Amino acid sequence: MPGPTADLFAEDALQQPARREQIGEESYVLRGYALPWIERLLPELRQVLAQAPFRKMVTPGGFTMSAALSSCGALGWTTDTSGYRYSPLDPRSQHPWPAMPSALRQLATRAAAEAGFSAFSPDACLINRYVPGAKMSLHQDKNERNYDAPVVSVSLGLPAIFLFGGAERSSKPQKIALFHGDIVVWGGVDRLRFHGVMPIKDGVHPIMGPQRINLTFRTAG
Ligand SMILES: O=C(O)CCC(=O)C(=O)O
Repeated sequence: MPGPTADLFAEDALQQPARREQIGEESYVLRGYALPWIERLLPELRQVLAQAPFRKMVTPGGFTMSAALSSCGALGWTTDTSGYRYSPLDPRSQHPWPAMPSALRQLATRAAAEAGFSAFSPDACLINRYVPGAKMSLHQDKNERNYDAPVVSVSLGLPAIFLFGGAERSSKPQKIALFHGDIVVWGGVDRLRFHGVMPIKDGVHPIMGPQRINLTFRTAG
C-alpha cells in the first residue's frame, strides 16, 4: 500500500504548475517549485557533502567569503588568491567533484524549461551554505565558457533577500524575498545581470536548521 511518501514522489506532484513571477525579460522566480523534490534532494545533497564537505574560500583580493562552498558535477567553481575558475578537481582532495545526482539534475533542467530554457544541460552545481549574517556581494557570473545557458538557483532553508540588479554594478537592484523551495532562473538577455544576497537573518528553519543552502546550476564548460 503506497504511503504519503510515495504520493509525494508521484510524477504528477513533480510536474505541478509553478507560480511563476517574472523579474526580468528572461528571468523568473518559480515559487515553491522545489518543494515536491525535497525528500529526494536532501539525501543526494548529504551524499555529495560527505564526499566534498563545505569549506571557506578566499577571493583573489584575499577576503574570506562568508558563505561556505562545495560543488558537484563535472566542474566545480573555486576561488583562491590566484583567481576565480572552474576546475574538474576538488582543490581540497585533488579528486574529481562528486557526480551531479539525478534528482538535482532533473530538477534544474525542469525548472529551466519552465522558464523557457528547454535545452539546459548543467555540468556544474555550486552549493553555497549561508549561516545567519553570511551574504554574497553583487557580482556577475562570468567564469563560464559562454553565456548561452541560464543560471538556475534553488533556495533551501532560511529565507533570503536576493538582489537582482542590471547589467551595470551601479544599477539599483530589485530586492526579492526567497523562501525554502523557490527557484530563480535567469538567462538570455538577463544572463549577465548583477546579483547577490543580503545578510541572512537569524532563524532556524524546521527542515534545514539554522542555515540557508543555495544550489546554482550552470553550464560552465
Ligand atoms: O545564494 C544565492 O541565492 C545566489 C548565489 C549566487 O549568486 C552565486 O552562486 O553566484
